[in-house]
Amino acid sequence: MTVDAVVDVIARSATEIRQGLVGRRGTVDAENPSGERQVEADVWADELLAERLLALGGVGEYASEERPTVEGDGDGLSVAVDPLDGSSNLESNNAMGTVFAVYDDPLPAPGTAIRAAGYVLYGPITTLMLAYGGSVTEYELSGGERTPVREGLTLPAKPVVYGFGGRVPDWPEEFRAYAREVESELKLRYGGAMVGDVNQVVSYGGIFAYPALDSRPEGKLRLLFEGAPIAHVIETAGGRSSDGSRSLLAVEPDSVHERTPVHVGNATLVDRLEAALD
Ligand code: AFP
Repeated sequence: MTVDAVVDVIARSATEIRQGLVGRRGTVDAENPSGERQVEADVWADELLAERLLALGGVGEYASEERPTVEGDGDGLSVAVDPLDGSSNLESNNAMGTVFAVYDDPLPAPGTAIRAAGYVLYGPITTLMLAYGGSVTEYELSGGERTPVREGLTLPAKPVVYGFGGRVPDWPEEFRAYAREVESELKLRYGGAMVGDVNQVVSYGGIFAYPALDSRPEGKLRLLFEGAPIAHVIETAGGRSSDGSRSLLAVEPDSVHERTPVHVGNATLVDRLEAALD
């Protein structure tokens, strides 16, 4: 089954990607399609995953945060990847990840077309969080093998942590007011890589957001490679996602590198966010 094969490639490549970060922390003289400076590891991880995923019979498209165009013959499923989420954390040796989603339709496609999505977290332990077939499973990865450690995972009912990206002065007033409420209720957990911050929300309950900014109303994160895959995981785990007014999975993208405000976590907190921005 192609979805299983895609997940196997990503899970088996994770240990190699983690080890390959060593010696690839420098920046290269190039930018990704979103205009962000690339580090050597961004380019290397992207090339490694593109080659292996496009070699799979049932994969017709490979799209990456690091590539301007979609690759492949179009015959089969479409895979969207952020090969190294949080690559600016390489310099400070903090958590990073690989984010992926398998879409039924040619890209750009809405998140409702996602068959499976998840993320690898390069933390103290390398883990894979996978939403597939209506449930979320966490695996520990070692030596190319994966061991399920949490199955049928759902967000804890009582929220504990929050993490909001961007700079406070750059937040629109409505979001700033919402953030002040949340700050009085929860503990701050923000590490600069969405995967690490989202995994705090999955583990402890709460909310992660990279909101629309006054300077950047469209937000920073990419819909296909970050927002929709994470929304698929969080909604499968019983939480909610929003671009500020609706589920991220309902957003119809016009382009592959389209950005979006991202808010994901416990349903009540996301409901309150939407009411605050309304
Ligand atoms: P990099 O991949 O350039 O480090 O960006 C990471 C990211 O896309 C996402 O993982 C984080 O949530 C967000 O950007 C952090 O952005 P700030 O550096 O503005 O906090």
